[in-house]
Parts: sequence; structure tokens; C-alpha cells
Amino acid sequence: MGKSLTHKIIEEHLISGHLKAGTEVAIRIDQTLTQDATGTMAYLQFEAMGIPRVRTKLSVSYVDHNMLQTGFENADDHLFLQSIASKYGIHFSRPGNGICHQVHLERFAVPGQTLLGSDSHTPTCGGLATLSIGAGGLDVAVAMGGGPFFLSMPKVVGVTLKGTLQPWVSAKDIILEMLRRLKCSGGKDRIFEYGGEGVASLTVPERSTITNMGAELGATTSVFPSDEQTRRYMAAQGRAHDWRAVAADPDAIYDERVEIDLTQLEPLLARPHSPDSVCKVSEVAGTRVHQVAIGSCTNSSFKDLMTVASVLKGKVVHPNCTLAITPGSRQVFQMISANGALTDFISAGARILESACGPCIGMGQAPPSNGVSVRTFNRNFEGRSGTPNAQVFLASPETAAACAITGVVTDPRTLGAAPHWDLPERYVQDDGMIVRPAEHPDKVEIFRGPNIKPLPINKAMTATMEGRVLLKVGDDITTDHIMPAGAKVLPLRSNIPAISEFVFERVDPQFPARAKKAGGGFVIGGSNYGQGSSREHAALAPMYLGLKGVVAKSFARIHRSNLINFGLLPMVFADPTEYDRIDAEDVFEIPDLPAHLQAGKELEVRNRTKGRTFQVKLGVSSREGAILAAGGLLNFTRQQAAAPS
Ligand code: MIC
Ligand code: SF4
Repeated sequence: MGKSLTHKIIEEHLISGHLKAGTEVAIRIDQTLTQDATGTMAYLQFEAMGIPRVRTKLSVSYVDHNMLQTGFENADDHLFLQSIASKYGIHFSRPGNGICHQVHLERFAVPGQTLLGSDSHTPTCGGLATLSIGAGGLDVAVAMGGGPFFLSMPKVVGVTLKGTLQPWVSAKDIILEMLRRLKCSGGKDRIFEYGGEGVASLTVPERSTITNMGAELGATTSVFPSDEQTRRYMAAQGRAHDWRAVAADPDAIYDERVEIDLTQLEPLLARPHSPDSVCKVSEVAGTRVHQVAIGSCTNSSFKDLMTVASVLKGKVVHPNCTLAITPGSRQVFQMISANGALTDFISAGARILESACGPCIGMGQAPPSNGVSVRTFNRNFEGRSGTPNAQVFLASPETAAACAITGVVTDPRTLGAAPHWDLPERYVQDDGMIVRPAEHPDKVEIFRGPNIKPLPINKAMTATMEGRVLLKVGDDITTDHIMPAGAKVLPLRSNIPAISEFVFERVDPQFPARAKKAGGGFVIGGSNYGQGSSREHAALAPMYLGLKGVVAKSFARIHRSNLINFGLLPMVFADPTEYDRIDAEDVFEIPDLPAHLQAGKELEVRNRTKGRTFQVKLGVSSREGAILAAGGLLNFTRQQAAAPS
């Protein structure tokens, strides 16, 4: 019986468990990455573990999110990250070197290896056949220390690509088509493995656009085989020595299958406010556009920017509209500057931003009130752009460039002959902005500015839990709702007491005060609670405010793990209609917790206000149960280290 590529890579890295969907497996992690907004906590956690040096093949710390520096906070954090990387054996990608996923793809990812990153778009490197998974910072810290990564074995979905893309239709349209069909939670507990004759025509940057935005399907990850395209890309990056062919067996068995005929695809876009609200560009053509933004880890490769440059060449951005361009990496920046494409952008009136996440995470370029912004990014959650009532559409670089010159939503196929780009034979290979770890770590002093506050740690779980319902929310609550990002809040990522004042800011600004006054309590959620980002702050900051658990209809994978990692109960209604019988302020009691924290057990929740009792499923493995009992993964890891072997 043939094996999928996913099963082959997991088998090569398996530490415990069996490859049976839904059961817990532990895998060895070869590489880790962090970015600055999640990295400060991840490194504080790594430090708290007391391990002198990372035990991975490679760990890289990037600075790409918190780049605005409107005060001392971000700059201080950068210095902290640089010094702690140097001490513990981590490569440091300096601010200005680019977006973590783009740089990692260019310079470090290796086919057939595993990569764990404290950012939900870590699967970008799946375009280069790396099994790359996003996780909370604490999971990444454990992996840096040589510990395994535990995950519920996903189903493997074989995605067969047939035919070839038509002119002006791009890789972004393939992943938008996946989102149109499967929706934002359609990839939950699944790995998408791409195959079929259509794969050979897609270059590595195109494949990475698809695997990047697989995160929006809620997938554990997405992966392409490593083939001739991969070899050519790696050779052009001067990394032919790291290339290795890896692929599924021709008769591989998949749990589910999807087929997309590339020849039939048209330019698509996602409407406000969800990446799965997909329609054809032609259906909304003519809508006035106030802003176009090109960049982010989804679409800021050299190929993407050259495509945009050929649309803009000799033209000026429409007066209705502004255009912001963010090259994904210093490599991309150097190359468009050397070949004149940067001049085309400047001549067209584009506003050139540094290589960073920038507008994608609300760090500048907020659109005007009620403005329409067409972005090549991956998320368009309400308010994420920095303007609460902005209408953000997600589209390909081709479509975005067409909108920029016409000032209205435009199907790029109306522009005439499509540009064609062969990938370069050789990319600029300049790792001068990657700082290697110190040779004498004992001499390195860690810089800690006033923004770095000690890590709050939860207490072991009590036998009985009591508290009131602090907030009741609906379906698809994102981590941007729970713990907003943006220029004002992101600089506080290393300061939990300060950032916790913004928890649920856009949903209910009174939440922090109420939670503290009540001495903690519970949140009630609908389906897919905690979708989106990997930020563990969406668990850590509510924990600081006293949150004890969330009862929801279902959880997104990374957020559920983050709740467990910080000792908060992720409870799923056994009967989802119970949701309707709960109101804010109801008082809950959960008795006899220790006995119920074991694998597979249901818990009983007493709603004292309503005089009712209902069942919730925890669905935890015995390891997760022990983590919850200990009050989180850090306490659990310490207990294990202290236990006699
Ligand atoms: C995002 O795109 O939301 C982020 C910012 O990159 C997050 C990480 C974070 O919140 O720091 C992610 O996707 O994991
Ligand atoms: Fe950065 Fe945006 Fe990518 Fe998140 S999605 S890593 S904020 S570019």
C-alpha cells in the first residue's frame, strides 16, 4: 500500500504514537522559527526551562512584525531577541531582512525536514516539501529544547491539480478556490498534500502562496512534493546541497480527496470579512477601490513583485487609490532594485514600505473610513487593517495591480496580454543580515528593557472550579477578536499585565475590568473559536485576567493547544443546543476535576444560576490532562524534569 508524503515525513520523525487519524503522535522537530511578536514570550519560556543551548538542527529568530517603533518598546524587544538568540545558539534575522516565512523559504527550509514556528503561517515552507507547522510559542520553546511536538494525527487530504493555470490566473486563485469550497474550518485536523500533473507547472514561490494560506482553512499544514522545480529553486538560492527528492508513492492512500482543474479557474477574491467569502473578481468588478496593498508572507516573492511591476510599468496609480508595496525580503528588495522594477514602482507612485509584515498586521497603512482595500494578504478579519469599518478584499498580485491602475475592482484578464516571468537562474545570496550565535555564550548578557515583564505562570488546577460567565460570543471568533494586534497593542507583547487590558477590546471593552472584578470565570463560544493566528497571548492574557476555561461548540487547533499550555480548560458542548441556554453572568461550578482530567472523559458543569447540569467534552490525551492538572506546560515540564527517573 503506497504512502503519502505526509506519512513518510512523520514516520521519519516519529517519537511516539501511531499514524492513525485523531490519535496523539509526537514528532521530532528539525528546525524552529519565531518572529518578534511571539518570540519574546517563547524565549522567556525557553529560558525558564533552564536548557543551556538549543538542541535543534537550526533555530532562527526573526524580527518582522513589530517594526514601527513609535516608542522604545519594539526596539528594546529587538535587542532582547538578538542577545538571547546569541546566548542560546539561535540564528538572528535582523530587522530589515524580511518576513520570517519568505526568508526561511529562501535560505533555510529543507525538503523532508520538520519545521515548527510560532506563527500560524509557518506552513509556507510546505511549498518546499518541509513539513512545517504553526504552534504557540511555548510548544516552540519545548521543541528548541529538544522536546517532541505533540499533535493529533491529522487526516491526509490528497489535492489533485489538473491542467495548467490560464493567463492572469495565479496560485492565489488556487488557494482561494480551496477556501471557497472548504471554508475556514474545512481543513481542521487535516494536512493538504498537493499532487497531480498540475504541480509540475507551479514554481516554489507559487506553491508557497498556496501552503501559506492553507492556514486560513484551519489546516495543520499543507505540503508539496520536492521535484525538479524544487531542485531548480534551491540551486538558484545556492542551496542545491540541501535538495532531496521527496514525494508520495504513486499509489498513496489518502483519507479524503479534492480535485481542482486549474484550466477552469478564474481570478477570485475574498470579500470582507473572511478569507472564505470568495467570489469571482468579475462579480464585483467596478467597485471603487481606495487602497491597494501588495505584500505579506502570502504574496511578496520576487515573482509576485515582478508581475506587479510589469502591470505598473509606464503607468501611474489611479487618483482614487493609493498603492503600498512591501517586498517580502531583503533578497527580493535587492533584486527589484538591481533590475529596475523598483524604479517602475516609484514612477507609478507606489508607497514603498520596508520588508516586514506592515499593513498585514495593522502596522500602518490603515485604509480610510469605510474604505475599500484590495490586499494580496491572507486575512481580512474585521478591524485587522486598523480601520474598524474598512472593507478589505484579498486577491492575487495580478488582480491587485489591475485595481491600482484603474481605481476600481478589475479582472486582470481585461488588461490584455499577461506578463510572463521565468524564475531567475540565481537569486542574490547575501546572508549578511543573519547574525550567527555567539561562540562564547557565557560572555553574552541578555538585554532586558523595561517592556519585558516576567512571565505569568498559572497555578495547579483546583479540585473544584467556580466562576461566572464573563462573555458569550458567536461563531468564528478569531484570535484578533480575543487579543487584537495593530500598532497600539503589538508593542506590549512582552508585557502581559499591560496587554491584558486589551483582551476582547473590539468585542467588549469592559471585559478586562469585569474579569478582574469577578476574580476570573468562563467564556462561552460558538464554532471554530480561536481561529487565525497562533498568538499564545490570546490564552496567556485572558489567563492573567483570571479566565479558567472556555466552553465552545468547537475550537481551532492552535488556540486549543495554547489554552491547554496555559492551564485553561478547552471544553466542547456535548450537546451544542446547551449554548442557547447560557447567559452572561451565569455562575458555573465544575466539581471533581482531577478525576475527570483523564483521556476521553466528559466533565459535568453545573450552571447554578439556571439550576441545570450539562456535559462537556475535553477530548484531551492523558499528557494534556496532566498538563492541565499542573496548571500549564511550563509547570508540567518542570515537574517532569524534577521527577526521579
Ligand atoms: C498574524 O498573521 O496574525 C500573525 C501576527 O502573524 C500571527 C502571530 C502573532 O499574532 O504574533 C500568526 O499568524 O500566528
Ligand atoms: Fe506577518 Fe501578515 Fe504573514 Fe502574519 S500573515 S506573518 S502578520 S505577513
